[in-house]
Amino acid sequence: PHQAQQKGNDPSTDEFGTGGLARSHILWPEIDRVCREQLHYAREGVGQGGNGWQIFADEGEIKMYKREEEVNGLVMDPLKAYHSVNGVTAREMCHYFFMPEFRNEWETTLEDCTILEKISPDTFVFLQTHKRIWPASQRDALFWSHMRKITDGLDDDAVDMWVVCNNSTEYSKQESKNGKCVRIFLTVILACQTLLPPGKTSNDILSRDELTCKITYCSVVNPGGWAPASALRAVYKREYPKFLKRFTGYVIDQCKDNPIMF
Ligand code: 6CM
Repeated sequence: PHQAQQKGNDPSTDEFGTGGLARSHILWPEIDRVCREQLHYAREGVGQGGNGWQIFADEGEIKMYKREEEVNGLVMDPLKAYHSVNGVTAREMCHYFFMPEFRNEWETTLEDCTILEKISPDTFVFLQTHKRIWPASQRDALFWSHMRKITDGLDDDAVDMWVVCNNSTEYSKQESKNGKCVRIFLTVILACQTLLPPGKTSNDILSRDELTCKITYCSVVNPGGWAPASALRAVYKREYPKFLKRFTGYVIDQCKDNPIMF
């Protein structure tokens, strides 16, 4: 079946990819810089071992690597994950990761998510409370989240690229919801590219089975205060593959009966 294409009807995709509005915000220089840095970092490979990346999950298209790092006894292992799924575009994947109304459907560690500020249609500030994981204290996170289209440096086989970057900020001095959370500091990028069969472009009439979305997800979480290292590593080993499977499965399911969105 042929799908109607949807294009250029969203205020977040003007020529700046920012909705324009975010550019005058005090956080903008940081948002722009961190997005560029994270994209560069996402594009760096994991090498052939030797540079510290070790694979810890290898299931079908999913490959997850970590580097074991501790700062003053706190586990801060950087994570880099790859996945490839059929049936969705890069923009669709990023849309469901960015928009808060869907987050509870796929984010299993979430207790509460509040939007503190809408800087622009593609840039929000969030306060998120995560579920407590025994024996550690409950955690929360205050971060900006920004979605943008990337137009340069795409892989040879890609027709487009979208990213969402999340980064902790202290710009809004917001207390924890219940006054007893330890604040974590996170830097996350979800970078997605759409691949099409040879010779096809996003202007063609396409069916969803012709779409492939190539995903790179990178995350560094500073637990913000003491948490037992082995327990934390066990939580990550369990939760990150679960997240990536559940999130991508959710997006495929949400999109399957909808027009393709480039
Ligand atoms: O990137 C992910 N989600 C985004 C939207 O929610 C956002 C949030 C990242 C938070 C990641 C940290 C969660 C872990 C908190 C619990 C730590 C408690 C320590 C317990 C020790 C025993 O970027 C997906 C995040 C997937 C996380 C598995």
